[in-house]
Amino acid sequence: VRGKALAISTWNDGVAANQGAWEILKKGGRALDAVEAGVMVTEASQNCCVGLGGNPDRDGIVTLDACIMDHQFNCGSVAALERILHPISVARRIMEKTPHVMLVGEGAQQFAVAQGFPLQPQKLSPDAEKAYREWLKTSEYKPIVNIENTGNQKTGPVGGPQNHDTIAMLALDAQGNLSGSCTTSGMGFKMRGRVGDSPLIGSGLYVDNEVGAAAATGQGEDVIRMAGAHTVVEFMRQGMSPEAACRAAVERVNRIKGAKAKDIQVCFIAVNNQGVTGAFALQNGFSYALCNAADQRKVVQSGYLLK
Ligand code: SD4
Repeated sequence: VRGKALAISTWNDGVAANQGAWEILKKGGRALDAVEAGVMVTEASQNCCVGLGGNPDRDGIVTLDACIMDHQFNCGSVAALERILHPISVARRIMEKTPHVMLVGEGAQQFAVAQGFPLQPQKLSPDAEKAYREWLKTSEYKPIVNIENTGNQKTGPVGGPQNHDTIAMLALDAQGNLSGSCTTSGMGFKMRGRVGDSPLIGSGLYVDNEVGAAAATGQGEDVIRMAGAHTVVEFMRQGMSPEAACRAAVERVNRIKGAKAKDIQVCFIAVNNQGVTGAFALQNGFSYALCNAADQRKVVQSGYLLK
Protein backbone atom coordinates (compact mmCIF):
# COMPACT_ATOMS: atom_id res chain seq x y z
CA VAL A 1 0.00 0.00 0.00
CA ARG A 2 2.79 2.40 -0.86
CA GLY A 3 1.62 6.00 -0.84
CA LYS A 4 -1.13 5.20 1.62
CA ALA A 5 0.79 6.36 4.68
CA LEU A 6 -1.46 7.76 7.38
CA ALA A 7 -1.79 8.40 11.08
CA ILE A 8 -4.91 8.58 13.22
CA SER A 9 -5.11 9.54 16.84
CA THR A 10 -7.71 10.03 19.52
CA TRP A 11 -9.36 13.35 20.39
CA ASN A 12 -8.64 16.79 18.98
CA ASP A 13 -5.14 16.88 20.46
CA GLY A 14 -4.46 14.22 17.90
CA VAL A 15 -4.18 16.92 15.23
CA ALA A 16 -0.90 18.21 16.70
CA ALA A 17 0.35 14.71 17.43
CA ASN A 18 -0.35 13.64 13.85
CA GLN A 19 1.91 16.46 12.61
CA GLY A 20 4.78 14.92 14.54
CA ALA A 21 4.03 11.54 13.02
CA TRP A 22 3.62 12.95 9.53
CA GLU A 23 7.14 14.45 9.56
CA ILE A 24 8.36 10.85 9.59
CA LEU A 25 5.70 9.21 7.42
CA LYS A 26 5.95 11.72 4.58
CA LYS A 27 9.62 10.88 4.12
CA GLY A 28 8.84 7.18 3.88
CA GLY A 29 9.81 6.59 7.52
CA ARG A 30 8.61 3.73 9.71
CA ALA A 31 5.21 3.63 11.37
CA LEU A 32 6.95 2.69 14.63
CA ASP A 33 9.02 5.88 14.63
CA ALA A 34 5.94 7.88 13.64
CA VAL A 35 3.73 6.67 16.49
CA GLU A 36 6.46 7.37 19.02
CA ALA A 37 7.31 10.86 17.72
CA GLY A 38 3.63 11.69 17.30
CA VAL A 39 2.48 11.11 20.86
CA MET A 40 5.68 12.70 22.23
CA VAL A 41 4.24 16.00 21.02
CA THR A 42 1.27 15.52 23.34
CA GLU A 43 3.36 14.18 26.23
CA ALA A 44 5.55 17.28 26.09
CA SER A 45 2.72 19.79 25.90
CA GLN A 46 2.10 21.25 29.32
CA ASN A 47 -1.36 22.47 28.46
CA CYS A 48 -2.69 19.03 27.76
CA CYS A 49 -3.89 16.43 30.10
CA VAL A 50 -1.53 13.70 28.86
CA GLY A 51 1.92 13.21 30.39
CA LEU A 52 3.41 15.09 33.33
CA GLY A 53 1.01 18.01 32.83
CA GLY A 54 -1.94 15.69 33.52
CA ASN A 55 -4.07 15.22 36.59
CA PRO A 56 -2.48 13.39 39.54
CA ASP A 57 -3.74 10.40 41.47
CA ARG A 58 -5.70 10.99 44.66
CA ASP A 59 -2.46 11.35 46.62
CA GLY A 60 -1.43 14.21 44.33
CA ILE A 61 1.18 12.34 42.31
CA VAL A 62 1.17 12.09 38.51
CA THR A 63 1.66 8.49 37.39
CA LEU A 64 1.98 7.65 33.71
CA ASP A 65 1.05 4.61 31.63
CA ALA A 66 2.10 3.96 28.02
CA CYS A 67 2.63 1.23 25.46
CA ILE A 68 3.85 0.75 21.92
CA MET A 69 3.54 -2.11 19.41
CA ASP A 70 5.05 -2.66 15.97
CA HIS A 71 4.15 -4.71 12.88
CA GLN A 72 5.92 -7.83 14.14
CA PHE A 73 4.21 -8.25 17.52
CA ASN A 74 7.09 -6.55 19.31
CA CYS A 75 5.69 -4.57 22.19
CA GLY A 76 6.75 -2.59 25.21
CA SER A 77 4.83 -1.09 28.08
CA VAL A 78 5.29 0.96 31.19
CA ALA A 79 2.86 1.63 34.03
CA ALA A 80 2.73 3.83 37.12
CA LEU A 81 5.85 5.66 35.97
CA GLU A 82 6.66 8.90 37.81
CA ARG A 83 8.70 11.98 36.85
CA ILE A 84 9.60 10.95 33.31
CA LEU A 85 8.58 13.20 30.43
CA HIS A 86 8.26 10.58 27.70
CA PRO A 87 6.81 7.29 28.93
CA ILE A 88 6.22 6.23 25.32
CA SER A 89 9.98 6.26 24.71
CA VAL A 90 10.56 4.26 27.88
CA ALA A 91 8.01 1.72 26.61
CA ARG A 92 9.89 1.52 23.31
CA ARG A 93 13.19 1.08 25.14
CA ILE A 94 11.68 -1.79 27.17
CA MET A 95 10.57 -3.36 23.90
CA GLU A 96 13.96 -2.99 22.26
CA LYS A 97 16.46 -3.37 25.10
CA THR A 98 14.96 -5.87 27.53
CA PRO A 99 13.57 -9.40 27.29
CA HIS A 100 10.35 -8.11 28.89
CA VAL A 101 7.18 -6.41 27.70
CA MET A 102 6.21 -4.42 30.78
CA LEU A 103 7.90 -2.61 33.67
CA VAL A 104 6.05 -0.78 36.42
CA GLY A 105 6.57 1.77 39.15
CA GLU A 106 9.95 2.10 40.77
CA GLY A 107 11.61 -0.51 38.59
CA ALA A 108 10.39 1.23 35.46
CA GLN A 109 11.75 4.54 36.71
CA GLN A 110 15.10 2.95 37.57
CA PHE A 111 15.29 1.51 34.08
CA ALA A 112 14.39 4.85 32.51
CA VAL A 113 17.06 6.69 34.49
CA ALA A 114 19.64 4.03 33.62
CA GLN A 115 18.72 4.57 29.98
CA GLY A 116 19.43 8.28 30.31
CA PHE A 117 15.92 9.70 30.69
CA PRO A 118 16.17 12.71 33.03
CA LEU A 119 14.10 12.70 36.22
CA GLN A 120 11.75 15.66 36.14
CA PRO A 121 10.77 17.57 39.27
CA GLN A 122 7.76 16.25 41.13
CA LYS A 123 5.46 19.16 40.45
CA LEU A 124 1.91 19.56 39.18
CA SER A 125 1.13 21.74 36.18
CA PRO A 126 -0.89 24.86 37.11
CA ASP A 127 -4.08 23.34 35.63
CA ALA A 128 -3.58 20.04 37.44
CA GLU A 129 -2.79 21.82 40.70
CA LYS A 130 -6.04 23.74 40.41
CA ALA A 131 -8.07 20.66 39.51
CA TYR A 132 -6.54 18.68 42.36
CA ARG A 133 -7.30 21.38 44.93
CA GLU A 134 -10.86 21.48 43.67
CA TRP A 135 -11.11 17.69 43.84
CA LEU A 136 -9.78 17.62 47.41
CA LYS A 137 -12.84 19.56 48.54
CA THR A 138 -15.00 16.48 48.07
CA SER A 139 -12.39 13.78 47.38
CA GLU A 140 -15.02 11.89 45.48
CA TYR A 141 -13.84 9.69 42.65
CA LYS A 142 -16.50 9.67 40.04
CA PRO A 143 -15.43 9.36 36.41
CA ILE A 144 -17.53 11.48 34.11
CA VAL A 145 -18.08 10.65 30.46
CA ASN A 146 -15.83 12.45 28.01
CA ILE A 147 -17.63 15.18 26.18
CA GLU A 148 -14.64 16.98 24.80
CA ASN A 149 -16.34 18.25 21.65
CA THR A 150 -19.61 19.52 23.00
CA GLY A 151 -17.95 22.67 24.24
CA ASN A 152 -18.99 21.97 27.82
CA GLN A 153 -15.54 21.71 29.36
CA LYS A 154 -16.77 22.18 32.90
CA THR A 155 -18.18 18.75 33.21
CA GLY A 156 -14.80 17.06 32.75
CA PRO A 157 -13.26 15.35 35.75
CA VAL A 158 -13.89 17.84 38.52
CA GLY A 159 -13.19 21.15 36.92
CA GLY A 160 -10.19 20.06 34.84
CA PRO A 161 -9.73 22.13 31.71
CA GLN A 162 -9.95 19.06 29.51
CA ASN A 163 -11.72 15.88 30.16
CA HIS A 164 -9.63 13.18 28.67
CA ASP A 165 -6.19 12.04 29.70
CA THR A 166 -5.03 9.85 26.88
CA ILE A 167 -3.73 9.86 23.37
CA ALA A 168 -3.61 6.72 21.27
CA MET A 169 -2.16 6.76 17.77
CA LEU A 170 -2.15 4.23 14.93
CA ALA A 171 -0.01 4.62 11.81
CA LEU A 172 0.43 2.88 8.47
CA ASP A 173 3.71 3.59 6.69
CA ALA A 174 4.64 3.59 3.00
CA GLN A 175 5.94 0.02 3.34
CA GLY A 176 2.46 -1.05 4.39
CA ASN A 177 3.42 -1.69 8.01
CA LEU A 178 1.27 -0.77 10.99
CA SER A 179 2.26 0.36 14.48
CA GLY A 180 0.48 1.89 17.44
CA SER A 181 1.14 3.85 20.62
CA CYS A 182 -0.87 4.89 23.63
CA THR A 183 0.10 7.21 26.50
CA THR A 184 -1.82 8.63 29.44
CA SER A 185 -1.76 10.09 32.92
CA GLY A 186 -4.72 7.80 33.55
CA MET A 187 -8.01 8.67 35.13
CA GLY A 188 -7.59 11.80 37.24
CA PHE A 189 -7.61 11.28 41.03
CA LYS A 190 -7.42 7.52 40.67
CA MET A 191 -6.32 5.36 43.58
CA ARG A 192 -2.58 5.26 44.05
CA GLY A 193 -1.25 2.31 42.05
CA ARG A 194 -4.25 2.11 39.74
CA VAL A 195 -3.39 1.04 36.20
CA GLY A 196 -5.84 1.47 33.34
CA ASP A 197 -6.18 -0.07 29.90
CA SER A 198 -3.73 2.25 28.14
CA PRO A 199 -0.48 0.37 28.88
CA LEU A 200 -2.05 -3.08 28.51
CA ILE A 201 -1.31 -4.71 25.17
CA GLY A 202 -4.63 -6.06 23.92
CA SER A 203 -6.73 -3.60 25.91
CA GLY A 204 -5.52 -0.07 25.16
CA LEU A 205 -3.68 -1.05 21.98
CA TYR A 206 -3.22 -3.97 19.62
CA VAL A 207 -1.53 -4.37 16.25
CA ASP A 208 -1.65 -7.34 13.90
CA ASN A 209 -0.03 -6.35 10.64
CA GLU A 210 -1.99 -8.92 8.63
CA VAL A 211 -5.29 -7.49 9.81
CA GLY A 212 -5.11 -4.03 11.33
CA ALA A 213 -4.59 -2.05 14.50
CA ALA A 214 -6.88 -0.66 17.18
CA ALA A 215 -6.68 1.49 20.28
CA ALA A 216 -8.99 2.62 23.06
CA THR A 217 -9.74 5.61 25.21
CA GLY A 218 -12.30 6.16 27.94
CA GLN A 219 -13.06 4.24 31.12
CA GLY A 220 -10.08 1.90 31.27
CA GLU A 221 -11.63 -0.68 33.59
CA ASP A 222 -14.40 -1.31 31.09
CA VAL A 223 -11.96 -1.64 28.21
CA ILE A 224 -9.85 -4.11 30.17
CA ARG A 225 -12.77 -6.41 31.02
CA MET A 226 -13.46 -7.07 27.34
CA ALA A 227 -9.85 -6.83 26.06
CA GLY A 228 -10.91 -3.89 23.90
CA ALA A 229 -8.27 -3.27 21.23
CA HIS A 230 -7.66 -6.97 20.64
CA THR A 231 -11.38 -7.54 20.30
CA VAL A 232 -11.59 -4.82 17.63
CA VAL A 233 -8.72 -6.41 15.69
CA GLU A 234 -10.38 -9.84 15.89
CA PHE A 235 -13.63 -8.37 14.54
CA MET A 236 -11.66 -6.92 11.62
CA ARG A 237 -10.08 -10.36 11.09
CA GLN A 238 -13.61 -11.72 10.67
CA GLY A 239 -14.10 -9.26 7.82
CA MET A 240 -15.66 -6.25 9.50
CA SER A 241 -14.68 -2.73 8.46
CA PRO A 242 -12.74 -0.76 11.08
CA GLU A 243 -15.83 1.24 12.02
CA ALA A 244 -18.07 -1.84 12.22
CA ALA A 245 -15.43 -3.58 14.35
CA CYS A 246 -15.24 -0.60 16.74
CA ARG A 247 -19.02 -0.53 16.91
CA ALA A 248 -19.26 -4.24 17.68
CA ALA A 249 -16.74 -3.80 20.50
CA VAL A 250 -18.71 -0.84 21.90
CA GLU A 251 -21.90 -2.93 21.72
CA ARG A 252 -20.16 -5.55 23.81
CA VAL A 253 -19.20 -2.97 26.45
CA ASN A 254 -22.81 -1.82 26.46
CA ARG A 255 -24.08 -5.38 26.97
CA ILE A 256 -21.64 -5.99 29.79
CA LYS A 257 -22.45 -2.72 31.58
CA GLY A 258 -26.22 -2.83 31.14
CA ALA A 259 -27.92 0.16 32.78
CA LYS A 260 -24.54 1.47 33.98
CA ALA A 261 -23.35 2.05 30.40
CA LYS A 262 -24.79 5.55 30.43
CA ASP A 263 -22.36 6.60 33.16
CA ILE A 264 -19.18 5.79 31.25
CA GLN A 265 -17.50 6.57 27.97
CA VAL A 266 -15.56 4.02 25.92
CA CYS A 267 -14.17 4.82 22.46
CA PHE A 268 -12.18 2.89 19.89
CA ILE A 269 -10.20 3.84 16.80
CA ALA A 270 -9.02 1.35 14.19
CA VAL A 271 -7.25 1.08 10.87
CA ASN A 272 -7.03 -1.99 8.68
CA ASN A 273 -4.02 -3.08 6.66
CA GLN A 274 -5.47 -1.38 3.58
CA GLY A 275 -5.49 2.00 5.30
CA VAL A 276 -9.24 2.22 5.91
CA THR A 277 -9.86 4.00 9.21
CA GLY A 278 -12.83 4.07 11.57
CA ALA A 279 -13.98 4.78 15.10
CA PHE A 280 -16.96 4.28 17.37
CA ALA A 281 -17.89 5.38 20.88
CA LEU A 282 -20.45 4.57 23.51
CA GLN A 283 -21.44 8.22 23.99
CA ASN A 284 -21.55 11.37 21.92
CA GLY A 285 -18.52 13.65 21.85
CA PHE A 286 -15.67 11.48 20.64
CA SER A 287 -13.52 12.50 17.69
CA TYR A 288 -10.31 11.38 16.11
CA ALA A 289 -7.68 13.18 14.04
CA LEU A 290 -6.64 11.85 10.64
CA CYS A 291 -3.53 12.77 8.69
CA ASN A 292 -2.58 11.50 5.24
CA ALA A 293 -1.08 12.86 2.02
CA ALA A 294 -4.37 14.50 1.04
CA ASP A 295 -5.44 15.89 4.37
CA GLN A 296 -3.16 16.68 7.27
CA ARG A 297 -5.43 18.18 9.91
CA LYS A 298 -8.73 16.45 9.57
CA VAL A 299 -10.94 15.81 12.62
CA VAL A 300 -13.53 13.07 12.20
CA GLN A 301 -16.54 12.91 14.52
CA SER A 302 -17.11 9.39 15.71
CA GLY A 303 -20.45 7.64 15.60
CA TYR A 304 -21.87 6.59 18.96
CA LEU A 305 -24.25 4.04 20.39
CA LEU A 306 -26.31 5.67 23.15
CA LYS A 307 -28.50 8.26 21.43
C1 SD4 B 1 -7.54 5.15 31.58
N1 SD4 B 1 -8.25 4.94 29.29
O1 SD4 B 1 -6.55 5.34 32.29
C2 SD4 B 1 -7.58 5.80 30.21
C3 SD4 B 1 -8.22 7.15 30.37
C4 SD4 B 1 -8.63 7.84 29.13
O2 SD4 B 1 -9.29 9.81 28.13
O3 SD4 B 1 -8.69 7.31 28.04
N2 SD4 B 1 -8.95 9.11 29.22
O4 SD4 B 1 -8.49 4.46 31.93
